[in-house]
Amino acid sequence: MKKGNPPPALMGDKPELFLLHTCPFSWKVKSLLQHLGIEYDEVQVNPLKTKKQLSFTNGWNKVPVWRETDGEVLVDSTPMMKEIDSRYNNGELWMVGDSERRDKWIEWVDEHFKRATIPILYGGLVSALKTTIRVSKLEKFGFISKRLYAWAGFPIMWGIIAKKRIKKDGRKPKQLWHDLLDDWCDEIGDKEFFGGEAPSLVDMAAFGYMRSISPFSQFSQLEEHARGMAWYRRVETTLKI
Ligand SMILES: N[C@@H](CCC(=O)N[C@@H](CS)C(=O)NCC(=O)O)C(=O)O
Repeated sequence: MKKGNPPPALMGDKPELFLLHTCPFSWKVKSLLQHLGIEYDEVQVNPLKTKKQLSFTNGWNKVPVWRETDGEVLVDSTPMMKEIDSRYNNGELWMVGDSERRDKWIEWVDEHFKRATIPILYGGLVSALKTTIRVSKLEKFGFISKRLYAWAGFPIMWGIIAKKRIKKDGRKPKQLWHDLLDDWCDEIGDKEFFGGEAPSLVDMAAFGYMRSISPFSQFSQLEEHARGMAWYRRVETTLKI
């Protein structure tokens, strides 16, 4: 077998989640699986080889990907979460509360939390370099591409992608997160979770985005938001695996 990642073509005896360790969408699904206590195998793909390693998805080529033991494939994190909840949990995390509110807020979370992730990780020169070095350590790159990514990745992420997003929004990345967490916590009100007494699928999605920042030092900027963090820790305590 070639050095590096094993070919993920063979199916195991558990469902599999193909992911990148630093991908927010992957963390959404992983958090849901851990909350429901579903047993699965994790396959960490090489970020530069997604096309090859995910060739069984017929051209989707993005993570996360969920593969059932019979080979059936689910893609796209939010529809994937709904489907997993429906198959393994009778849809109880999604079919909760007012559906209009739920549909509005899952869209809000996906739209806003997604956009805020890159600026906080790559918004400054030093933080962008720190992030790419950390990503190169956390992800399963090959020997050369690990080093190449750590140094060549950051000018792209910082200079091109993050700068553009920050300019468009106009706020500092930390301010943007704190504003979003204000809106999110205001919506939760005096309840424990968006879902009320227990987290719903919308909580799990929002939690997953935030959690994807947790391996990085910039997470401390989110930790300064007391209400947001109190909710985050409450969701965290519901994870079973
Ligand atoms: N809408 C998709 C987005 C997935 C996505 O963009 N994943 C990124 C990693 S965070 C990816 O795999 N990018 C590789 C590519 O676009 O080629 C979802 O929610 O699952």
